[in-house]
Formats: sequence, C-alpha cells, structure tokens
Amino acid sequence: MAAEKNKQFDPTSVLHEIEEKFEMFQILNEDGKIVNKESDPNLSDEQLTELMERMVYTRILDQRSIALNRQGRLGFYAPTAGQEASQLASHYALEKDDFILPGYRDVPQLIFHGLPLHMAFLWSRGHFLGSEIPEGLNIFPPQIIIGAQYVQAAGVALGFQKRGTKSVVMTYTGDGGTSQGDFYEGLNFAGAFRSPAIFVVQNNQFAISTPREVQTAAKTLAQKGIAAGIPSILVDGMDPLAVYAVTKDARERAVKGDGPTLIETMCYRYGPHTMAGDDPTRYRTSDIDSEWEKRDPIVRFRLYLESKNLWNEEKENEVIERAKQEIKDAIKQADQAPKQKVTDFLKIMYTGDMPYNVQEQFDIYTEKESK
Ligand SMILES: Cc1ncc(C[n+]2csc(CCOP(=O)(O)OP(=O)(O)O)c2C)c(N)n1
Ligand SMILES: [Mg+2]
Repeated sequence: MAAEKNKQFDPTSVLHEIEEKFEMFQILNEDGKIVNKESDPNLSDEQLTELMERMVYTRILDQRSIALNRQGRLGFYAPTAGQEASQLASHYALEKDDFILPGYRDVPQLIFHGLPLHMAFLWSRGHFLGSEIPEGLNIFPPQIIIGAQYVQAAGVALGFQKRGTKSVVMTYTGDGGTSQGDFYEGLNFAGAFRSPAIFVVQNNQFAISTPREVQTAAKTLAQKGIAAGIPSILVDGMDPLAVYAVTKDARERAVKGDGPTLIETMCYRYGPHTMAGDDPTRYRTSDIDSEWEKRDPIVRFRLYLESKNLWNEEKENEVIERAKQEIKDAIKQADQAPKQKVTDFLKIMYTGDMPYNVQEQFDIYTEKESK
C-alpha cells in the first residue's frame, strides 16, 4: 500500500509563503507620480533639490569617467548609470558620522560622504594615495573582493555598538555578491549581535554576464536576510523616494538598538560591468535595456520635481557645468600626485616591523629608487 501523503508539514508552502511576502515597495512611479502617499518621506524642497543635484552630478561623473578611461586617463572604472537612486538616495539617509563600506561601483556615495574627487581618481588609477582616507571621514576604500565588506561591516557595526556610538554602518554589494560566503557570514553575525548595520544589495540584474535568475534559486535577494533573523525589504531601486524612505527607517531602527536591516534595491546598470572590456550586447538584449531605461531614476525624479516647480533646464545645466568643471580640476590634481614607488606600497602595508624577507626587498628597492 502506498504511503499516504503526510499533511502535517509542507516545507514547500513555507518557502512560497515567505517569497510571496516580498512585494516591491514603491513611492514614486515611472511617471514621477506619488503612488504611496502614506509612505512619502516628506523631504523638504531643499532636500529634494539636493538629492536631484547629486543624481545628475553622478550621471555626468559616469559619462566623464567613461571618456577619461577611454583616453587612458583613469584606471579601473565600474559604470553607475541607472543606479543613481539606489546609491545616492540610500546614502542620503545617512549622517556624517555613519560609516560606509562600499563595493567597487559605489564611488559616488563616498564622494558625497566627503571623499575628495581627485582621491577617487587616484584610487581608480591604483595609486596608494587614493586609499589614504582622511582622518574623520568614515569610509573604507571600495572593496574589490565580492562580499568581503559584509563581514567587515558586521565588525565595524559591533565596534559602534560596544562603544555606544549612535551611528550606523552601511555596506553595499550586488546581486552576485549574495552568493558569497562572506555575505551570509556578515549578515548572520550582525543579526546575532543586533548590530547597527544596513546591508544594501543592489540588484542590477547581472553579475558581469551572469543573469540574476541563474545566480540563485531564491526568488528575491531580500529573503536571504530572513534566515539570519534580519528585517528585510525589496524596494524599487529606481525610485529615490522609496529607497530613501526604507533606508531612513532602517537607520532609525539601528540607532534605537533594533539591529540590522537588509535592503534589496531593484535596479539596472545601463553600461558595461566595468571598462575592462565586457560587451553587454552579448548577454542582454536592447529590449531589456529599453524596458529599464523607461524606469530611469533621474527622469522620474525630474518629472516629480518639475511638478513641484523645484527643477528646470537651467538648474540642470548649472549642475552639469559645475560637475564638468570639478571633474576637470580633480583630474588635474590627480595628475600632480607623485609617481608611486614600490617602497610606498610596502611602507603602507606594514605599520610595525617588516618580515625579514620583505625588509630585504624594501632595501633593494630603496637603493634602486634612490638612483
Ligand atoms: C571573491 C570574488 N570572486 C570573484 C570576483 C570577480 N568578480 C568581479 S565583479 C563580479 C560580479 C559581481 O556582480 P554583482 O555582485 O552583481 O555586482 P555588480 O558588479 O553587478 O555591481 C565578479 C564575479 C571578485 N572580484 N571577487
Ligand atoms: Mg549585479
């Protein structure tokens, strides 16, 4: 006789129930209209304008960085267009003393946290002075090792907690980053200690050429926080108001001692993964590109601000001209940095004594460089 199906438990339905809970949270739709009045963060006119200025500035910085890279004047560059709301509206919810642990695509947030632009350019060129973060500026240099910043963020958040500092740590990774061991370790640790961390997953749909659907069986990336006991939310990452509102809420809970939050921002990168040579036309169609471009964060925010008489072409042109001028000045400043030496690298690696074999190399290079 065939065994009867046991109706007492059903792990499949538990999974489906959890997955169904993650609806994408939105406040401002693609036409620049508020669709969720109750959740409007009610930013002041000045704040709305400032956030728009930052997004426009970042779009120009992206265009100029791509051009500078092609001219051989920048090194590593990971394009940001399409991700402005995800990056800058999340950052906008932070305070000056909060700490940012960024991934390689998160240079704009560092700049608006206070990193001088020429230092961002030096970092791109692999110059050690680009990673010598000024005292009092609470950021780490962008992380290249996927997911590693999640573990470090958990540590920094625990440090804040132990010192009783009323600040939070914000860290960013991508959809691909959620497949890394470090991602789960960082979440679990911060969840267990209820540390003041905000984990942002920028789901731009691809990890280089690997589509999100192939990356993981999880229906959402937000649900990965649930396993670690962390409040988690899926948000329209092209909606600056929604991204700001959920991040602000996460910050308030973290500061109160209510622990970490995971935020999945649904977005898209318009450009290639990096400027090192991948060709997006080989792994995605122009139909997908144009679907996402219709949701553009700057277009919808512009429509919204124009409807409130807070924005016009003249204002936008002012920001564009200012951005171009500052980028020009910063690249000149970066050009004036001293040529870096092998001994510079070794010196910054070791604050105390060097191991004897490194010391030997250090001596050899000191000799060579003195000629
Ligand atoms: C530990 C580790 N494995 C592999 C790589 C190579 N790598 C660089 S970027 C990338 C894809 C990351 O995709 P995602 O997390 O979605 O971030 P995105 O680039 O889309 O912002 C990979 C696999 C790396 N840098 N670090
Ligand atoms: Mg990605």
